[in-house]
Amino acid sequence: MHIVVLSGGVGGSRFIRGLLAATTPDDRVTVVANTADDIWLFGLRVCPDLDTVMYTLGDGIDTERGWGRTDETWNAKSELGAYGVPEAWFGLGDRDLATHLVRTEMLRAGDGLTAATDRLCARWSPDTDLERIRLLPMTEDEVETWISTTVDGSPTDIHFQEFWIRHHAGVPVHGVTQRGIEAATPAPGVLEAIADADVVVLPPSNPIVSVGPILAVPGIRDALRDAAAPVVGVSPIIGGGAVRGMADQLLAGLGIENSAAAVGLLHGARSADGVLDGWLVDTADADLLPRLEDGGVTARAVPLWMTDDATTRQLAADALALAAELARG
Ligand code: FO1
Repeated sequence: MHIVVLSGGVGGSRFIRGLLAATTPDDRVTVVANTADDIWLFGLRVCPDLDTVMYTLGDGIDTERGWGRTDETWNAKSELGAYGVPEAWFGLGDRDLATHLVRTEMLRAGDGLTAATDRLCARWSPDTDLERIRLLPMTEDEVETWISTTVDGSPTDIHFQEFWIRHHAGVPVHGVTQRGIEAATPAPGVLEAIADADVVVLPPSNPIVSVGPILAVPGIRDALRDAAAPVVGVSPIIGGGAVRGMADQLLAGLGIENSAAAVGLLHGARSADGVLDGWLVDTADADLLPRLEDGGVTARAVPLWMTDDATTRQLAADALALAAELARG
C-alpha cells in the first residue's frame, strides 16, 4: 500500500509514527511536508516542519519541546542576544544550527530543497523510522506564511515564526497570507506520489498554516480531487480547542468556527469542490457527525488524543480503516 501524508510539524510527525506502527515495511509512506513555516534568519534557511518530521522519525527530536534537537545547547542564540541581534527571540539551537548550515550551503549551490532534504535525511535515516518514509517538501519555491496583525497599536505584517515564537500567538490575527504561493510549483515527486497513492491522509496538523499551505500550492488541490485514492483527514480540533499550537487563535482571527466540523468542511468534501472523502473527529465531537455528513464528508468519531504509542497507532489504524471503507464504496 502507498500512503501519502500531507504533514505539518509536531502533530503530523506524531501521527506518522503511528502510521508506521500500524503498517508493515512493505507499505510505502510518502510525507509531503509544509514549507510555509520556513524563514530566512541569520543568512540561513530554516525549515521547521521538514526538520521536525526528520528529527522525530530520525530519533533526534527533543520530545519535551516537540521541535529541535535532543541535548541541545543555546550558545549561538545567547551570543546573538549579546550582540543585540533583533531576531534573537528565535530558538536557534547549536546542534540545530548544523542542519541549517548544511541546507543553506546546498541551496546556495543551487541543489534545491528536495536534494537538501534527502541529504539531511541520509544522516538521520539509518535504523530509524525515517528510513521507512520518503520526505518531500511541498514545493522547492520559497513560500512563507505572514500574519497581518497589530503590535503596540500599529498594524503590521509579521512572519508566522515571529507571530508564534516572539508573540506566542498573543497578537490579533487580521489575516494570513502565504507569500509566494501563486508562483510555487509542487516539488518533484509530489504530484506523482498523490496520483500513485492508495490512501492520502491529512494528519492532525494546523489547517491554516500547515495543511492549508500544502493545499494552496497550485496543482496539489486538483491532484487530490483527481486522485483515485480516498482522502481522509484527522481533526486537529477536539471539543472546540486546538490539540496543540495556535490553530484556535488563527481560526478565530479568520472568523472560522473553532470546531472539528468547521475544519473538516473548510477542507471540504471532494463532492463539493473540496478534497476530503473522510474525516475523523474525537468521540467528544460525535454530535458534529451529521453536519459533516450533510456537507458530503463521511465522518467517524474515534479517540483522537495521541497520548502514547498505542493510541497513536490506533488513530492511524482508524484512519486507514475509514479509507478502506471509502475505497470499497
Ligand atoms: N517553537 C517555539 O515555540 N520557540 C522557538 O524558539 C522555536 C524555534 C524553532 C527552531 C527550529 C525549528 O525547526 C522549530 C522551532 N520552533 C520553535 C517550532 C516552530 O516554530 C514550529 O514547529 C512550527 O513552525 C509551527 O508548528
